[in-house]
Amino acid sequence: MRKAGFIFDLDGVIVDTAKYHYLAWRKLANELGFEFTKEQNEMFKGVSRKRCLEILLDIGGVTATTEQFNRWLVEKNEDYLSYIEKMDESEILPDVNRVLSYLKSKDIPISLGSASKNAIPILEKVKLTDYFDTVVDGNHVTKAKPDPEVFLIAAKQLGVLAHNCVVFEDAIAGIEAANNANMVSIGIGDVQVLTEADYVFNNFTEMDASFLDRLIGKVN
Ligand code: B16
Ligand code: MG
Repeated sequence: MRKAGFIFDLDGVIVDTAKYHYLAWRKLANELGFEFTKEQNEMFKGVSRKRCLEILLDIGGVTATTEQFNRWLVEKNEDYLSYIEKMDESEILPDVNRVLSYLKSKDIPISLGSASKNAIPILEKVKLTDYFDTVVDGNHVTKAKPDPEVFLIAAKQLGVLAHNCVVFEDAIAGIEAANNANMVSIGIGDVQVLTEADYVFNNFTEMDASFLDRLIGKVN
């Protein structure tokens, strides 16, 4: 069995698609007659599409039949996909390419571990598919973060043990999922928010090669 494995969340770690999710959810909220703020959108990070709609309807005090609920899910996703369609490499977050290629140069297996059901088209749009040995996304899991399922499947597919994995995550639920999987958790974002992470960086520009070497040494 190989030793170290590295797992990357997608939205908020590799690309900033939260802004597109926000526009699509806001459009639906407005159509249903209420406002949806950027602050409220923070609650949606790392959360499944279905759970996001449940929260949105709670915010608006809207009740839905199953048929309406499913139609709104489709509507929101179609709108979101219209933004994804226009994405390119310029939307990759700073220094993500550097970190991915550094890990590849060290022969470290890499997986995606995302709640999104649109992960593969997004990776293709930004031309990062080739870095990933495996992709585990919202189509492969039955339990949402903070359940560790997504990361445990990723470890299995990489052929590494859970405690030999490092996870990069921007959401509180994602950090909890990594911790629940007994993996090293690296928060990408605000240290005041990602308090449960083993390490926190604002973004990858702050993460140098010596830190990555130490991480590899820690899980190897
Ligand atoms: P989709 P991640 C998550 O992706 C997003 O953070 C979250 O806001 C979104 O609702 C979820 O994916 C589902 O996305 O509607 O594309 O299936 O951060 O786990 O990569
Ligand atoms: Mg995320």
